[in-house]
Formats: sequence, structure tokens, C-alpha cells
Amino acid sequence: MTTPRPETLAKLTPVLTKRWLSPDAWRIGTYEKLDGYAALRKALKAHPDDLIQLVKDSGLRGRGGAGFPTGLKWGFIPQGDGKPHYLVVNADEGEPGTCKDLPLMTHDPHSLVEGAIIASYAIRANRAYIYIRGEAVHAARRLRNAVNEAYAKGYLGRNILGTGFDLELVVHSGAGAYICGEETALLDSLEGFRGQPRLRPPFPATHGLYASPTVVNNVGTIASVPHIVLGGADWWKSMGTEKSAGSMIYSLSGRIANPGQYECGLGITLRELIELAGGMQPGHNLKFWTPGGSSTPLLTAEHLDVPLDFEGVAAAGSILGTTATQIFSDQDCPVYATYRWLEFYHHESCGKCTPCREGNYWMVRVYRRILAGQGTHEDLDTLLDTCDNILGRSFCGLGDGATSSVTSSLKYFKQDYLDYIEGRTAPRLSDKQLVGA
Ligand code: L3W
Ligand code: SF4
Repeated sequence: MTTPRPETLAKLTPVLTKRWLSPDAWRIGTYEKLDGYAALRKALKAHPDDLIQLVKDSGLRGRGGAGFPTGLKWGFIPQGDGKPHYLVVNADEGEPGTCKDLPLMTHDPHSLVEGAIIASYAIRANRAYIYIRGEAVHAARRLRNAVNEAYAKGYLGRNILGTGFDLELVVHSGAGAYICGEETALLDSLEGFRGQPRLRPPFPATHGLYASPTVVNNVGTIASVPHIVLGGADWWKSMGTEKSAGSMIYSLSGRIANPGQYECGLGITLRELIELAGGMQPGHNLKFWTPGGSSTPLLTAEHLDVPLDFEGVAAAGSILGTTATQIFSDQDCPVYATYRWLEFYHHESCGKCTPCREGNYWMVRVYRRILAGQGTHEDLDTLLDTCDNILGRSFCGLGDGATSSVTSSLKYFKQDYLDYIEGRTAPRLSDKQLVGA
């Protein structure tokens, strides 16, 4: 393990993670002592439109994968329309490699509750939901406890802090389907239907939960809001880059000395993140990595100095996504890793559209053939052709995301595929594993 240099350590920006080392910051008393609910008191004195403007000025962009400007989204909610408005927090963190929202909800659940109250006030919503992944039992327990504590202290319920603003906040556990992280599938699931994506447009901003105007934001987005209210837009923009403002939690996993969450301004590089994480594990050299979960195209050791912000990663041919950097070494096989991700997409495909439902099924079978030493050169063309028929032709982002590691691993590591096909690499799967895809 190597020790990070002071100049690299100075790149850490503990904002969303600042309370994580306080052992009981999840209790309301401790949270309040650590600035908790000060932002809410300040926000409730402001006009809702001024809060929307503040978030616009801060440059905050969605932390769930797409980076859509948060203030713009809030501003889409029609006012004076006579309909109920809803805030829905997407806490269905399920993107492989992503582990930023669950620790936040476990260590600092009140920051999410406080952010949800401020956001609801800004968009004039009197009902809000946090849709949390079903398997995240411990985080959900912490969150429910935080919501109960907030009700007891008058931060939720009727006439919050005597301002006349009412808000009911419900924590809803999903049933463990990755597709319910897609915002419209999440809304269907919340309404009690099977979670499958809806056609967009119309977007949830006008036709969301129960066909009413709805803001759907990721946990990290909403938890950033109290910090912006207290610190101001200029302070938030002092972190990150011009177009990708603010602080972000990067989750690091794989062949590094200290996997975990590292919070930095957007635009940090993987080289710096690896240094913060104590370097690569002994005997391992970086070979490939995901910048933002398995739905984002793989990058390689050539990309160590790419700024990890929305623009920098796009210029390198990938997507910032959820900033989940999964780090693989020269002892890992990109063909096998891609196969394992494809198994995931195949399993999680909701089945609504043909390209994703059938395409992932077929690609899993082709990978099994290659990994069992029975692949052909034509299989590589079949994979690219299948991706071509999925990408841009799927009903939602799950299908597109499934193609990312296939096309990028074939772009950078075609030789690894050829080594299986031409017999230089020993088969990784047995004949028995060929069937049953
Ligand atoms: C109103 C318009 N609203 C866009 C809103 C839209 C949504 C947001 C972003 O996928 C990606 C996906 C995954 N009027 C609007 C509008 N909006 N135009 O803006 O929309 P969009 O379509 O750009 O993306 P998305 O559908 O939200 C998110 C990728 O993230 N991803 C996956 C992450 C997985 C998780 C998880 O496990 N929970 O987050 C990683 O890269 O592939 O491409 O709110 O309504 N004209
Ligand atoms: Fe369902 Fe996949 Fe189609 Fe999305 S792309 S609607 S997950 S089948």
C-alpha cells in the first residue's frame, strides 16, 4: 500500500460524507449538533422560486447517472396547475459497482430527509417518497428511523416549523429489480404495478406519479441540497469543474488497496483516486475500469488522467454514470468480466422490448461459447451486430447500457477474445455451462 501525497489528499472534499465518521450521526440529536436541519430552517424562510434559482445557479446535476441539471428539472414542475406535485427520491441503487447512496443513507439518513423536505417545499409538493432498494434492509431501517424522528421534531407533517408548509414523507422498499431504478419503472412500481418503463415523453416532470407533476431525483442529488442552501451556489461551484460543478462520491472497488467511497470535486482523475485508495494491490497493474458502473463503456490504463466529470469522460468515449469505478488488473479477463455483466443484464431485462430481451439472451449464449473454447471468429461480428440492434433501439437505458462493456472490450481487448477462440487461453467454462442461458 502506498501513502497518498499531501497534494492529492487535499483533493478530498468531504461534504456529503462529512458526518460519516461520527458514529451516531444517524440519530437526530447528533445530526442537529452537526448543522443538521439548519438548512431547512433557512430554506423555509426563502421563496420556493428562489430555492429553485439557487439550485440552478449552483450547477448541481443529477447524481443518478445522466447528469441532468437539477434546478432545470425542478423548474419544469408547472405551478398553479391545481394538481398535486410529488417528489420521488430514487434510492434504488443497483448499478453494478455502485455504492454511494446506500452508505449515505446508512451513515447520514437525515441529510437525505432534510434535502427531501427542502426540495418538496421548492416544487410545492406535499407528499414525497423515498423508493429504496428492497435488499437494502439496514439502510431502509435507518431511513425509517430518521423519518420518524423528523416527524417527532416537527420537521415533517403538518405546519412544519410553524411555516404552514405540510409534507408527508414515505419510505417505500422495492422488491429488488434493477429496472425499478429507471425512473418511470420506479413510478409504476410505486403505484403498485409491475415495474416496467413508460414511454417518454411525457416526462415525469409533467406526467409522473399518478399522472401528476413529479420530480424524480437520485439520493446524492437530494442530499447535496442542504449543503448548497447553507454554503451557497458559489461555494458549491468552487468544487468540480465549470460544467460539472460540486462534490461527488466516487465508489472504488476491485484491485486497489483500500476500496470504498472517496468524495472529491468532479474532475478528479482515476490516477489520483487510485493514489487516495493506497495504490493498486501488490502485483496488480491496471488493465481496464468502468468510470460509472457496468453500463458505461470500459476505459483502460491510457485513460488514467481523464478528468472524471461529465464532459471529460464523454470526450474519452465513455459516460460518467454513477461514478462507480470498478478497477481490474492484468490478472483479470475483460471477456469474462463482460460475460458476468451480461448475465446481470440478461437476468434484469424486464422483457418489454425485443432488442434487450432477445439480444442479451443471445449475447450470453455467444459469450458462453467463447469462454468454453468453442467460439468462432464470426461470433465477434455477431456480438457487434447484436449490440448495433440493441443500442438506440431499446425502450430504456438498460438495453443501451448492456452493450457498453461488449463494444468497448471488443474495441480495446479483441486479442483477449481471439486468444479464447484460437486456443491460446484455456477455456473458462465447461461444456455443461453452455446450456441454460
Ligand atoms: C423533462 C425533458 N425532464 C430529460 C429528465 C428525465 C430524467 C433525467 C435524465 O437514465 C442513465 C441511464 C443509465 N423534460 C427531459 C427531462 N429529463 N429530458 O432528466 O434523463 P435521461 O433520459 O438522460 O436519463 P435516465 O433515463 O434518467 C439514467 C445510466 O444512467 N446509469 C445507470 C445508473 C443506475 C442507477 C441505479 O442503480 N440506481 O442510477 C449509469 O450510467 O444507463 O443512461 O429524470 O426525466 N425534456
Ligand atoms: Fe425492458 Fe430492457 Fe426494454 Fe428496458 S431495454 S424496456 S429493461 S426489455
